[in-house]
Amino acid sequence: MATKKTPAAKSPTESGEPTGAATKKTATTSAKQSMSGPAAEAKPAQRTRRSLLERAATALGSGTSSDNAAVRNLAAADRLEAKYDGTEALSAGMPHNPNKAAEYAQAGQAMPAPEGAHVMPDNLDITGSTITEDNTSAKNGSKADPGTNPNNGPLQRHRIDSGGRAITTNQGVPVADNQHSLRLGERGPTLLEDFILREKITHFDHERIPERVVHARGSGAHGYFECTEDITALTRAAPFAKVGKKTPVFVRFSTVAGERGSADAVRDVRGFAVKFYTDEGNWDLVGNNIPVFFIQDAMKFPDVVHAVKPEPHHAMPQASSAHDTFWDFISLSPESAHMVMWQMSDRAIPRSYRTMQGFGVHTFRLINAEGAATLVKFHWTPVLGTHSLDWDEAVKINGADPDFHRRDLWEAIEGGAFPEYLLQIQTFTEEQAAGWSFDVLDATKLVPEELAPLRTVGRMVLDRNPDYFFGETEQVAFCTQHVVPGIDFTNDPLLQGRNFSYLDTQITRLGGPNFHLIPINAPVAQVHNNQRDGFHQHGIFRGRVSYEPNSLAGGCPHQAGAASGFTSYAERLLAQQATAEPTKLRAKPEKFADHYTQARLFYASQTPVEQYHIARALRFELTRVQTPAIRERVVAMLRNIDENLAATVGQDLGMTALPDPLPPARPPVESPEVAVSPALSLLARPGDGSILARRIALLVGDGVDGAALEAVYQALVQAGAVPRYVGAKLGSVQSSTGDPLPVEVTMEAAPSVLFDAVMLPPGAGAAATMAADGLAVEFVQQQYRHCKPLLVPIAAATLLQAAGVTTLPEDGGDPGLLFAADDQVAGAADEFIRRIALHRAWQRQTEPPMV
Ligand code: HDE
Repeated sequence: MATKKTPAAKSPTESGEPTGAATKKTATTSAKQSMSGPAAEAKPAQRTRRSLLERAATALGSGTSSDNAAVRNLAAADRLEAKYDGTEALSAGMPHNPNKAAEYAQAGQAMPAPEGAHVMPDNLDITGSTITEDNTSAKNGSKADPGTNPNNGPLQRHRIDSGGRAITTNQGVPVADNQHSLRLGERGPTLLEDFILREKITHFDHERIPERVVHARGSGAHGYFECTEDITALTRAAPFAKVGKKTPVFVRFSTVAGERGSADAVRDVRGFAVKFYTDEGNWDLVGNNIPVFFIQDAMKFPDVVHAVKPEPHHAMPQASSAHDTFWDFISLSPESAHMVMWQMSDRAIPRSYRTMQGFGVHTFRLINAEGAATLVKFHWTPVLGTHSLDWDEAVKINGADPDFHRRDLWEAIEGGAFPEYLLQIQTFTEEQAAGWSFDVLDATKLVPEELAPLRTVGRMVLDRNPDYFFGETEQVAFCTQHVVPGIDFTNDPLLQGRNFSYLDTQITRLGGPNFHLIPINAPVAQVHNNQRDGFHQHGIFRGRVSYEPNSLAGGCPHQAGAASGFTSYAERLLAQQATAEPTKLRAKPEKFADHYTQARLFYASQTPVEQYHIARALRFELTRVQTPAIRERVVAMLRNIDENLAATVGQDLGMTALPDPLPPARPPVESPEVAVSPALSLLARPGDGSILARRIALLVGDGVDGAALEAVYQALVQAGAVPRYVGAKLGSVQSSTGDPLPVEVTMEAAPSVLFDAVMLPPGAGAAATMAADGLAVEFVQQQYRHCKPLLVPIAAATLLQAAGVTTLPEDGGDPGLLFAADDQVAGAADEFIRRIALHRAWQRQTEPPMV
């Protein structure tokens, strides 16, 4: 870390040579002189002090490491004298606070913050806590590096490896016996004296910390962000300083409603929180995989969360919105209509964290070096495309593997299939926004891409799994108010409330105000300020100054000033207000009252199968609702979105007549800017055609064509997928040539829902055996029901029939069903891979399902 040696304490408020120049000269000369040795002839007043210093040095017994006490005392006295003289000179060099005047507006104009006056004395003793700091030991180490906070170094200084080490207590005492407590005789009582037992159990008793109030269940990964387009004209934010610049990131994906141990594949919004460790401090973009939110004002957040969480009397249901209190709140809060459409869509059951979008949700501001602002929305777009699960599949996954998304992320990274997302922005001006029929400060609205197209500005690659879940993924503390110069907020009332909430919640969750010191939260940018103490303080601060302004530490740490520090955008509020003068009030702007136009837009932009899934999801959720009046109210709300949807859901719920539509707070916009936006369909982003880390089952039994299986297996591996030979029992099966083929996993341990596609066994004998095995039949049935690609060697058609797939689409229009002649199975691998990349053959879906 380079120490800034400021030639002079300076203040832009003062013209010409800054007054601080004198400060610096005095301090430096004095310190240098003092450093050069005792003054040849001390004046009487100095002599008096000198004897005091000698006594002080005797009491301190230090100042040099000489064995000779007299030498030591003399040297210490010299140093102390130099320190005191230098301190006096340093302090005297700041006869007044040169920046004070700049704190006040002048001629009606606020002044830009100046850089704080500061100097760095040559004699570092002056700013030290003690002159004994040179006395090193195995514990003390050496003294602080000037201007350096080592807490902001790379994480390796915290990584612990115990290879070859013996167990110790937390005090480092080797533990001879980790099997027994200390007892009075083999059958006697345990002794209170056993400090080793007590320490171990006490620590264990306190292992748990409170889980997050929301987003308790999550999975994290390290990676980097790379700037790919020059947007310095729009923002001075550090990650965008230069094309090609890489910024380390930590990402945490999460569900919202469930507790820490809940299942992954539930119907829920997903958190998509990114911490950028920039060289100008941490920037947290704490987003979701849905671009809008349920509510418009932070005041309603505890209400919506209480409504969706398990009901307080019996703590059910876990991680599900399918219950009375949620729909009661929603149907009485129709501003949630738009978000609810997204939540009932397949967006809420993503196939993987690798295949979902992320959104900053709120409108933010980009600020450039000149201080000019542009409104912005942030989007993360997965390179693999957006893909989701089928609801029936998701329900079963939660039983088969509650860690489905966590495992998928971990295995993909561990296997080298690094998840990648583009960072895209929508930018627009205040004037454009003012002309739109919706308010960009309303988090229940999105900006259609037709109005502000996406522009790719960077990419994020997740290339390292955490070492320690608790230390990293659990303790990471995202805060929306963590922004850096170049990024600023808007007055979205939800965002403003979040800016309070996140720091506040960490204080309880992480046990005090020093959570920024936890390694995963510490910035890579240097942290220097005068905040002190608090629970779990790790820092050992040098010197006696913990305030600003100061003269005793040369003014340090000093304020950065407007030129390099964070400055809030000077928003001209009056121009946007309906009334000339804003008054204190509790209210929402008029445009916020339109609750249905964008809910309609979303629904109208979905493909038929997506619309069907929304209706099905609503049916499921409302069937679980026990209070008919609530069901009716939801259907009444749906009538304002789409009459067909309302009619379908009403019918499916057994309603004989539809309730009247809910009275809208304001009639929907008559001719909205955009009525259909194809980009809102999940299917609009099929991805780059790769099948990285997709899991493919190759069903095997005795008599299979081993060569064909091996060829398909290798082709899948080459394509980056994860194929598995799946059989009835572990061990191996005999291929038709007599060679054994390993069974890697069983249908019992890894049922159908855990695979993205299946290859049926190439061999009539194996297929016949499996056709008589309920588990195998169910495996194929579910692959078919969940619209997954099936590679069917003709010899295995019996198994397909046994699974109930008896009628095939007349026009053969099922891209997920690939038949291969028995002697051409190996050659079908490439086509199979292409079909897998299509993800699902939703065309196959019927109601009720065929199998
Ligand atoms: Fe959060 N939210 N939130 N939220 N949120 C939290 O912070 C809150 C909102 C989001 O992986 C909490 O550290 C309020 C919108 C994510 O650690 C808490 C409001 C969006 C995460 C909190 C919102 C989010 C959180 C709980 C309404 C999408 C997980 C624990 C004003 C843009 C971050 C914590 C992680 C977590 C408050 C609304 C996303 C209580 C008051 C909108 C991804 O502070």
